[in-house]
Amino acid sequence: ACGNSDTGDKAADDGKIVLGFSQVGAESGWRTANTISIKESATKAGIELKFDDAQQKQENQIKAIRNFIQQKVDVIAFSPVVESGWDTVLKEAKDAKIPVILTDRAVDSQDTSLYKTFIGSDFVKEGKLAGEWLVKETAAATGPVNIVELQGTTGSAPANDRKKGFADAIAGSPNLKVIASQTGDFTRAGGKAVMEQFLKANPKIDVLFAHNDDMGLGALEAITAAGKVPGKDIKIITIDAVKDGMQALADGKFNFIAECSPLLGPQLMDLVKRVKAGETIPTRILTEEGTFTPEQAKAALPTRAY
Ligand code: GYE
Repeated sequence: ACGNSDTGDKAADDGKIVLGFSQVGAESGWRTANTISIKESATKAGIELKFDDAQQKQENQIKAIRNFIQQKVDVIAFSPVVESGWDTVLKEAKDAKIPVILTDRAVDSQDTSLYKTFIGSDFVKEGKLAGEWLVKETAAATGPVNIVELQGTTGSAPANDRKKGFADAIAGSPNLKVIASQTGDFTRAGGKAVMEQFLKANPKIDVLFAHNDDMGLGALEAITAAGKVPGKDIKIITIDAVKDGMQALADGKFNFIAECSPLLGPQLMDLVKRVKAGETIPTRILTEEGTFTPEQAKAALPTRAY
């Protein structure tokens, strides 16, 4: 970075790349692991990281990005809390000639020149894998299978895409029905509160599909309090595969998890360096991930890093 450190708003000219990163918040185990990955890999890569936690508010992210522009950071990366409403601030970054990297979540901007690349998972595929497992699992069912869905943050790419992937996968099975679907904002508290309502309003719930482990973990409390056995009376499918989720799966309280890796830090730092060096980079970089059954969770848990 170049500039004068004594003005206080510019990065010191020590030759280090300065990266401004705006994080969604600290809403889930996934997010915590993601933040640690980004901080640790910045240190390892010798990149100076300016980190901002937006507490799940878009207005805070826009403010943080404007601050980064003012401070003339070398590269801006962020995980957009929702998909819409970024064009203006991204245009400001472009006009200031600061490259932007989307991390983890996508934006719906038509103008793809507003960012260099998008690194993260295929959320539609995750939802699809969850739905495909359920179709197989219930292949022998003769009566209706009632599903409730805990959606992630309203308007976020993972909530939109996971809902779609799951719906597509079960579309060919008329007995599989989503009877209720609401946001739990990707948090344990949200998952618990919404599951309580679901249980009150619906006498027969066979399956819970939660868009992340944390909402599923919150829902466990509501299910147990209602006198039902999670994993048996109500089958539970989640996404992420963080440690607490994997433990619930190994214990038979969850039945299936589609993995979503939060360890984006090393790849992100590599991209930051390449973008700064003026290299052309691929515009979409996908994370590789799998799925877990209880047996697979038991086997994976001892060496699970997060
Ligand atoms: O699945 C959820 C987190 O954007 C992929 O955000 C991420 C999601 C993740 O809060 O746990």
